[in-house]
Amino acid sequence: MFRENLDIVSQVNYYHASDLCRENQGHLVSTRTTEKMQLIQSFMNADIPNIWIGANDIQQEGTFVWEDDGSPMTAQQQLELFRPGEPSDGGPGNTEDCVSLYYRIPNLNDATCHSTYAFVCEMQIVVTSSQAVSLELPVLLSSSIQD
Ligand SMILES: [Ca+2]
Ligand SMILES: [Ca+2]
Repeated sequence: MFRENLDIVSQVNYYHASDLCRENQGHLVSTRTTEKMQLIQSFMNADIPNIWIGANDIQQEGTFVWEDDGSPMTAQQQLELFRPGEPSDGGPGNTEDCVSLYYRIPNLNDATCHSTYAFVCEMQIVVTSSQAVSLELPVLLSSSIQD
């Protein structure tokens, strides 16, 4: 009996976005596959051109880690999911350590963590058929409810 919800709120830096998701018992969304990435992109547009996703190489430069379970991004994921030429670790002082998704190009980019972007939280909520589900954040999308 799980329902996954993805929520978008205002534009903040990566650390703030990550904290807000955790405060709501979730985490920044993981996009381990192209399909998941494209699903998220389908909710983005010129008004929401960039979002944070839950991956970064803050701890160790060049080793990207998924926030949800702390697992490293595989070499194949890195090859498939990042835009060509990325991750670049660019920016002032080569400090691009946080992963963002752009709405047009179907690939990820590493960006400066202090950039302010929209973000998507991913959380699992246990529901029963007799319970009403209410969320404070606007629900972006839901997967199927299993009974
Ligand atoms: Ca980096
Ligand atoms: Ca970059």
